[in-house]
Amino acid sequence: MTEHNHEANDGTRHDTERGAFIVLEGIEGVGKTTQMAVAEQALKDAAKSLVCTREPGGTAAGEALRSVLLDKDGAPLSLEAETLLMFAARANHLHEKIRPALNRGDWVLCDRFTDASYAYQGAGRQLGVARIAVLEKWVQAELRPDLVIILDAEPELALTRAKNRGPVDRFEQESLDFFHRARQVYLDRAKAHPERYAVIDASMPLEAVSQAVAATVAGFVHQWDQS
Ligand code: ATM
Repeated sequence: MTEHNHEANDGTRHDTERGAFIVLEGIEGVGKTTQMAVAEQALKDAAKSLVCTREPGGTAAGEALRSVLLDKDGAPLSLEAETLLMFAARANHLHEKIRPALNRGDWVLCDRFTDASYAYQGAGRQLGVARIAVLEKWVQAELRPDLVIILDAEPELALTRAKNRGPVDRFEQESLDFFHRARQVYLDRAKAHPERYAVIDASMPLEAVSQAVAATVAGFVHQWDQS
């Protein structure tokens, strides 16, 4: 990871230093829920004032959209509608919660963000990453996460874990090929922007994954605070 300055990623400079924006990503079954708690604790240990949130969701409207998007027994959605609803929830999330938090100096830890749209809609559902890039630019302008932690595992392993967890949602019913495509896009994006991404092998024993996540967060905090 390279040096950060504390100018807002939206191109404007704020009087006070803004907080950092950290996102956790990965396909189903990589242990994201457990590792969100590990990352949260690492940020609290670093005495960061923190907003923890998730996508789709994070606001009242966003959580309502989440129900529409994830309910496997709900009304069918076209791929375009699904993608636009993801970004509608994101637009509201940015407006109501993420940008205000960053601008007042809080740190934001988010369970999924736009990388999930690249992975799931762009690659999994094969909408194409170019379409996602257009929406990203429109909804986020220049704002990008400062750190994206990708929990990575072979879909064969991850999906076995996910299925043992109980009832599945609309995405968890997808094919192995879908998750291979999604995983590849996560890895491609990490490779294209190594300064903002950290890939952690989620097939390691749980304790080792947790240690890697905590160390990645602590390293990022140190670097951010030094810059
Ligand atoms: P979680 O299960 O990690 O809370 O995520 C909800 C689902 O939303 C997830 N799939 N499953 N199960 C991935 C999906 N999703 C997208 O398809 N596109 C997006 O942009 C986001 C944020 C999530």
